[in-house]
Amino acid sequence: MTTPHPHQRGKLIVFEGGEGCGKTTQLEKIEAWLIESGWWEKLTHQGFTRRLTTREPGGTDLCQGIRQILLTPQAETMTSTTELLLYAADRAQHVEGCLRPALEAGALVLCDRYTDSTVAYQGYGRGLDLGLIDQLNGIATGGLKSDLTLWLDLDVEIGLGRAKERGKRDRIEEADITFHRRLRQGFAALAEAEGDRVVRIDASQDLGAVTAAIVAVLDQRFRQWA
Ligand code: T5A
Repeated sequence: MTTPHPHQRGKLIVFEGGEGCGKTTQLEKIEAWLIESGWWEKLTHQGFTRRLTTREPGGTDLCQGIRQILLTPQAETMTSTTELLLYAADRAQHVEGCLRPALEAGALVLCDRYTDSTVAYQGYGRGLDLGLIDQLNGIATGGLKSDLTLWLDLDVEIGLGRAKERGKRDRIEEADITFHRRLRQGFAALAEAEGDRVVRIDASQDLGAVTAAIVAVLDQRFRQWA
């Protein structure tokens, strides 16, 4: 069990989901909506100092190198443990070098993937021990949890189809379909266990409807945080 960092003033909102679920597209739409809706102005009056958009893996210069190793298909098969430790290393660097300083300075952070991806992909997908993953997430983050995770839930075949259309597949996308089905169950289990922190969004709708569903959740959350 992790506890929030005592000096955290900002908020961490994470976009999660399986392959091709549309979270990167939605994150960009939400950045624009924050300004257009007037919410960002209101949030600055409440003490938020700046906005930051970032991602895992690859959120800092050093993390870019780790991302490259993680996602590039290679002749030598990467073991699941190596994969887990590389995501943890990426996260440790990202939290200390980027997320924690930003949050302590009062930022509203939008992050493309975070700890819930490790539970879903390495835990449910690869079948690694969930207790070990919790421990490792705790070490890598020093207890920094998302304030809100938006899980964009989409049928696995549709998501992989979208990802395929977009171009060359990375090392993780190449895994077999049952892996992707298991990780979807992982996100479902997280939403079930931590319903206030992990909120399911139906990502099978058209772009505008998905954005509207996310906006409804954020509207409500921002009011709670005020
Ligand atoms: N990973 C990550 C782990 O295994 N463990 C971990 O701990 C972490 C942090 C990261 C990989 O690493 C794994 C997960 C990933 O496999 P990545 O390159 O960051 O790799 O890739 P993804 O996170 O999968 O993100 P992508 O940017 O590739 O895909 P998105 O964000 O799911 O989708 P997006 O927005 O790019 O959209 C995909 C396509 O669908 C279309 C878009 O236009 C785009 O072409 N689209 C829609 N089409 C129809 N209707 C909609 N509603 C649509 N929304 C989007």
